[in-house]
Amino acid sequence: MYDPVRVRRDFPALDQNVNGKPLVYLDNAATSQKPRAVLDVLDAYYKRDNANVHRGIHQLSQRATVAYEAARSKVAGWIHAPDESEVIWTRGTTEAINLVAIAWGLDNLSEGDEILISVLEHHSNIIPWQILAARTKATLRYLEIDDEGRLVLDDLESVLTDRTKMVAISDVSNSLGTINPVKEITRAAHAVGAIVLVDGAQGAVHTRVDVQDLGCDFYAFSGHKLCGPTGIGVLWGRKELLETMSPFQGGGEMIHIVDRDESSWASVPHKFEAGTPNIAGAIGMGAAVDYLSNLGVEHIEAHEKEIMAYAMGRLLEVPDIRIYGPSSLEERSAVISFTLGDAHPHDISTILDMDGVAVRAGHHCAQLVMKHFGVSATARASFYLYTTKEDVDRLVDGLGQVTTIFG
Ligand code: 7TS
Repeated sequence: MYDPVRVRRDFPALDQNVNGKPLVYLDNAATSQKPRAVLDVLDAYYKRDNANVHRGIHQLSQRATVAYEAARSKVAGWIHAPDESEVIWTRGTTEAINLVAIAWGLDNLSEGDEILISVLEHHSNIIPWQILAARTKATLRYLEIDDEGRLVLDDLESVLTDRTKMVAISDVSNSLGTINPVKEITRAAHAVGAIVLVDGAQGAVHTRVDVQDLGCDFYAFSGHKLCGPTGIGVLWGRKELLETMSPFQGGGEMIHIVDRDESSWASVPHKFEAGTPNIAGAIGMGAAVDYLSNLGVEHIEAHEKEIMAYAMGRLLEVPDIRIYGPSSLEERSAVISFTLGDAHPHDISTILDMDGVAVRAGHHCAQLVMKHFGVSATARASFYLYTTKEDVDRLVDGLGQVTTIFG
């Protein structure tokens, strides 16, 4: 039986008081807390095995390399990649998307070509394409969202044309929690010959993802949102594509032979991993994937569904609350964005923080979503494997105080 209270004990950071109250951490869409299993692996790596990878014959370098490559294989398993060499370590989702925009985009796009994204995207999946469009004279187009923050799929036929070369879409929205039908979109995009990148920053963290089943060409996600360290993430790409792409950055480790005027590149994935990588980060991300797998993703998913249903029910009891995003829980991940009467979301967050309750307030790096709903910001509570019903009750109690203060 899955017990979030027991799971919670694995996370030292959750065991503290904030402003004199036990911490309730509801900012998991921004970053998750780290279990002892991950912290211990990082500690052990630095204490025993610290060395550079792929360069040393000596024992420590060999140990570091083995652990680093084993982590790649664990992460490949997490997303069901057909081949672990298709997993490229990056700093995170943002760098993974920029890698594709630069290394694939600059060589493959020109005037008249189109890139399709959506209004729902995090800025990380907008700005790299804006920059690329400006540099290549390609056109950036958007899939719109409806009043419940769902993609308007009826528009797909008109926005996808034989000019569309790239479709970049999130599988789960960070600002609203909307779960997008990426499989369907991928099929439609491939039918017109476009490449598909999925921004999985909020997708691969609550559940296993199957990139082969999704059928996409690239999948990007971050370690820090799935119990791993910051500064590490993954770009998965189909090998045939990765092999045709130019390098992203030049430096050590990404070369085959260097000559004065010309050099040749290492094979995939090393071609895209210039310089000393985030070795500890990669190993930590591998440990995070192990931790989640050991708990059982199906249990985590079931728990989060229960918490979402409970939270939605309790929050809807709060007078003057406005909740954004799909009304059907089936179409939602573990995120609830809301506003409360005329209270500014920053004030909501400040009052909750006085009560030890951490939520995020702001535009959530999704200004186009805010604009769609005619607000400048929302408050956002996001749940994870250790969230309890008591945490939700503390949030609702805190909102009661907001109402008292703001009338
Ligand atoms: N894409 C989505 C859907 C995200 O939610 C985020 C981070 C990113 C990309 C960027 O990930 P990074 O790890 O490279 O920064 N989202 C959030 C958030 O919602 N609050 O803080 C970061």
